[in-house]
Amino acid sequence: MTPGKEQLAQRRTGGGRGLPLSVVVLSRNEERCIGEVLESLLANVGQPFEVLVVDDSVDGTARIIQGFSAAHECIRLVRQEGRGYTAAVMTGVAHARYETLAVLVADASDDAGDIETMRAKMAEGYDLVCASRYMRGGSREGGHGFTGACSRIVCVGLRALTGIATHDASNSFKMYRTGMLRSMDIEEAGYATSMQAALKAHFGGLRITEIPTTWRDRGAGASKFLPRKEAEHYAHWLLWAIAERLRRGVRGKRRRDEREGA
Ligand SMILES: Nc1nc2c(ncn2[C@@H]2O[C@H](COP(=O)(O)OP(=O)(O)OP(=O)(O)O)[C@@H](O)[C@H]2O)c(=O)[nH]1
Ligand SMILES: [Mg+2]
Repeated sequence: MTPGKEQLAQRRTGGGRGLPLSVVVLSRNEERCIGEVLESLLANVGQPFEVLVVDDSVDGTARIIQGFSAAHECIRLVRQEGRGYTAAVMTGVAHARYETLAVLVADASDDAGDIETMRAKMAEGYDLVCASRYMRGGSREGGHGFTGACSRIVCVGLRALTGIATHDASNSFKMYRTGMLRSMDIEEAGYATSMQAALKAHFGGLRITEIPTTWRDRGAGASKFLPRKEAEHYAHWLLWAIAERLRRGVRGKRRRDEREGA
């Protein structure tokens, strides 16, 4: 989990602009949104960067991505290896060229205008920057009210229980040190994959911060979110975090007792 030579050099020089960035876009049947997302990335992200669209579509999404990659060298279509959301993220991680990696959805819910702010934070030496809907200045616009309320409760609860340095561990819009993700044992977790990574980074003692973001409900296309299946994933990782917190609390107390007894 130690930073590489490139990362250390970037930490010394500071400034996010020059930090080479891999942007992983997760897309499954997003032909009505993918064009807007790629345009927005081209307009908002400074060089050097690459965009890897990890695609698992059966509609016209791949054709649109190919059109963009023919015109822009920095955009690549990557066929997903394996099935599901976790496999999509890990395909992006496996193919990324650079040591800093952002994950974005392809339904235009995430604001590509936040990427440079996150990049600047990474250049300060953070291992993980979370785009946060629930901190001051962040927001959620539209979307299902019940799902939104559950998401907020889980995130606020996680922060209170674990002390993780973000109000929004569950948002998939994040920027990571690529080597950190590669060295983590990421388990199948559906949409809770990024929450799993954030929790493992937290309990691994890595540096986490957050910036405010506005999440907007998709303007077009259909949701792939399966509430019952994903609720199980979120519940599993919430319980995992509680168990980890208790285990560490007990271990910490035992160490303190041993020190005092010595
Ligand atoms: N490559 C890949 N992308 C996926 C997969 N499942 C979902 N996605 C993408 O992940 C993103 C999030 O999925 P959504 O269906 O928007 O889920 P959601 O944001 O909870 O649902 P909405 O609120 O309706 O947008 C979208 O860009 C999807 O295209 C998958 O199995 N493979
Ligand atoms: Mg969505």
